[in-house]
Amino acid sequence: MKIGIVCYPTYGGSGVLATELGMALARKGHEVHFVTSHQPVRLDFLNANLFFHEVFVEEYPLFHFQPYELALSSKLVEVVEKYKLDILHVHYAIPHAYAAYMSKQMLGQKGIHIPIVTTLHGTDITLVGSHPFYKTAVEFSINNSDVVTAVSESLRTDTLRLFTIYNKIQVIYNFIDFEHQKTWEDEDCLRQSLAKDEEKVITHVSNFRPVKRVNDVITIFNKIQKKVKSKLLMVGDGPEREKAEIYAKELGIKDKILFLGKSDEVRKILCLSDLFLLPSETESFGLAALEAMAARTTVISSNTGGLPEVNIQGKTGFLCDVGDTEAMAKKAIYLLESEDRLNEFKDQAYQYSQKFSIDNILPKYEQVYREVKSDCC
Ligand code: GMT
Repeated sequence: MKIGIVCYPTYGGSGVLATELGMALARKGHEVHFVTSHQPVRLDFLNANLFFHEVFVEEYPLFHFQPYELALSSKLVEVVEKYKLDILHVHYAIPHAYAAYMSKQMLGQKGIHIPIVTTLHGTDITLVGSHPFYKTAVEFSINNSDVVTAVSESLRTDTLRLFTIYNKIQVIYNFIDFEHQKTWEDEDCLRQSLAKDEEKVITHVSNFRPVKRVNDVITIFNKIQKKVKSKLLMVGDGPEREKAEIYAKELGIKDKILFLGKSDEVRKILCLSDLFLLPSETESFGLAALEAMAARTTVISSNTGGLPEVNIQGKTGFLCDVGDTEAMAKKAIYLLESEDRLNEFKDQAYQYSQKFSIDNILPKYEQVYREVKSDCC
C-alpha cells in the first residue's frame, strides 16, 4: 500500500512513534511518504520505499502566524496526487487531522478519494485539544476522520468524555521495534563513563514541559540519594530545565545530577540505567516508560492516564499518586537497596514490554488500512 504519514518531526512521543511506524511499514514493502515540516528526528534509515516531503511555509510581513495547515493541506494534495497514495495516516489531531480533512475535500473535487486515519496521542486531546480555542475544530476533525485510533484505553475514555464523538475509537497501543532498536542485550553499556560502579543510575527522559513535573524528579532523587549511592541522568530539554537545575543547586545535589540535554543515545542511556522516573501530571501512554522497560529498566511513575496500562504495579515497577514524591522515593529505595529485588523487577519490566512488540501492533495498523481502503474507495 502507499501510505502518507503526517506527524511532528521533533523529539516527542507522537513523532517518534509515527517515524518508527513508517520505517517498519517500509521494511514490510509498503511505500511510505512522510509529509512534515522537517525531517523526523528518528528517520535515520535508507530504504527505497521511504520518501520525505518537506512542508515549507513562506514568511510574509502581514502574517502574525504562519499558515502551516494551509501549506500542509496543499502539500498533501500534491503528494497524494503525484504518488497516488492509498491512505493518509495523521498523528496528533492538531492541526494534522484538520489539514488532512481539507486536503481530502480538495482531492474529492478532483475525483480522488482518500481515506484518513487519525491517531490521537494525548496532549492533542487532554491538554491542548479540549481548550475552547481549538475544541470545535478538533471535534470536527475526529468525527470526520475515516478511522480514529487512540494509544491507550485511558485516552479513548478521555476523548469520549471531553468531546462529542460519533466515530468509533479503536485502541492501538504504542510499540517497540525490538529487532531494529538496539536493546539492553546488544548495547555496549558504557556505565563507567557516567557513574561509579557502586552508584545506582536513575534516569528521567522528557521534553521538560510542566506536565512532566520535572522538579518532582529532583525531589524524589534528593530523597533517594540520602539512602542509596546514586546518580541522576536528566535527558532532554525544555522550558522547565533551568528551574530544575536551579532547584538541584539549592538542594546541594547538583554534582550528583547530569543534565545531558537532548540526545540521540537514549537507548544507550536507558540500558545503563537501574530505575526510570516519570512522575508526570498526566500521560496518555508514556512511551518513555515503555522504552525504559524495553531496555530492562524498572519504572516509578505517577498513577495517571494510560500509565497503569504500561507500568504494572508491583511487577514492572510502582505507581503512586501524582505529586506524592515521598511515596515515589520510598518505592525507589525499596527497589534500589536490594540487588536481587531490583533485578527481578528489571527482568519483569523487560518481559512485560514484549507485550508492546511491534510484531503484535503493526498488523493492527495494517488491518485498519486494509479495511478503511476497501470501505472507502
Ligand atoms: O508528552 C509529551 O509532551 C509529548 C507528546 C507527543 O505528542 O509527542 O506525548 C504524548 O504522546 C506519546 C506517544 O503516543 C505518549 O507516550 C505520551 O504519553 C503523550 N503525552 C502526554 O499525554 C502528556
